[in-house]
Amino acid sequence: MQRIIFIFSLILTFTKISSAETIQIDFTPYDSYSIEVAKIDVGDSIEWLPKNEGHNVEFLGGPDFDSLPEKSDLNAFYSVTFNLPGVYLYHCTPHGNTGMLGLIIVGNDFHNLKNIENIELSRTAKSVLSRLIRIAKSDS
Ligand SMILES: [Cu+2]
Repeated sequence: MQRIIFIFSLILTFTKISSAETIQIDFTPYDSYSIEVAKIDVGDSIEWLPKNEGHNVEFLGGPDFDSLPEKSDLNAFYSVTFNLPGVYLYHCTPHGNTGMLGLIIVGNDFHNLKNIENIELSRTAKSVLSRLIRIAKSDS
């Protein structure tokens, strides 16, 4: 019996690995990300494609503020795999204050939303963030 359970959990593990997905987000010509709210599963990846110049990805918050993904270079391809459930907020370093923000919800988990809402932002960025949170919650 134990053996069967072991084999079954092995199959489950492999199914999970093989179903990990990758979402691609472009830098648009309008100083924004092509997908502003990304909802993904634990273990999924996001790739940012430098389709337009002058942008990057800098994380402002996540479920673990001490181990946020590192800031990407301007005009560079960037990829992150998300293994911790929760809400992540990032922006473009040059255009964050004018609202070039992105929100990622991993595992439909909003436990750290309050921390994300408390991040210091410009007025414009704050209003963009509240719009993105509304979108994230509306289809959860
Ligand atoms: Cu930008």
